[in-house]
Amino acid sequence: MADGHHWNIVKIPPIVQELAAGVHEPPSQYMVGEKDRPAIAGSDMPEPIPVVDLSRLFASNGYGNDMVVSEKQILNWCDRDVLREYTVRCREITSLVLKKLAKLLGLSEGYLVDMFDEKAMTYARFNYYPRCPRPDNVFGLKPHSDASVITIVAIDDSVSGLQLLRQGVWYDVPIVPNALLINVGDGIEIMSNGLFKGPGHRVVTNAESERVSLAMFYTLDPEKELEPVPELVDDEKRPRQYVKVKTKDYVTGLFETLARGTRVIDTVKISDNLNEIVS
Ligand SMILES: O=C(O)CCC(=O)C(=O)O
Repeated sequence: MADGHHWNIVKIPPIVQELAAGVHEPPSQYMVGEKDRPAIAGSDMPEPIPVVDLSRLFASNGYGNDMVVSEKQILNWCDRDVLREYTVRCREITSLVLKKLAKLLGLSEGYLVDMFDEKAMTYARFNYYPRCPRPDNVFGLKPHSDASVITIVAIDDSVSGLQLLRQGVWYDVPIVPNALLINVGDGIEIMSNGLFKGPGHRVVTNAESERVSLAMFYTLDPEKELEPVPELVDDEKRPRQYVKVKTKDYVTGLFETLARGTRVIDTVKISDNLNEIVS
């Protein structure tokens, strides 16, 4: 080209919702190679996921939508504050979890929470998985771990689909009505120098029912670097296992590796980097 750039024309695949309305067989771009095909029914969890009743942790003020200043006031028929309120409440849960994780790691209670300053970012992802004619061949969400520090997922109360990888086996995450799923992100894996792992997970599709979920990803300031905390690195007993990476680069890396079907955490593991250099 005249400006010296070479452009690749990439054909945008059809939108899933359009396909769901009409096709009997998803196009080849959605079909997973034989060895990676999802078993629609995963195994049952060997032990239950712990369910914690958080209701008594928070004073119940109700969800406000319009500040009421007078009895004659005209009110909005709208609850736009719900998502903001939900984000704040989930951040409180995140703080609580981070305090407990810090304690388990032998750090001071506020060690991890204090990394979340006013520039820390929360991303909300609304997932909609339409019915799919070939759930045996098509993923709702390909296997990945989260680029966040902590993720909180409101999973569908009636349709399952989320599966968790443990020691090479995919387990179905059971539906627990009104429960939120709290997931450790790769940020914790890196900061804990591998003592905690960001679990691999994926979503399988369903031929009969559509499914929804809402994932809230709590991340540090995009400019802040993720790296093992010095207290958890010991040159002899537990050498550093991850290189330093900027939060924003790690988040970008997640989308790039997800598109290629690889794992972003592998790009910052020191052993893998060394292997790459050696081979
Ligand atoms: O849909 C789900 O249950 C999980 C969603 C998820 O893993 C994600 O959005 O990263």
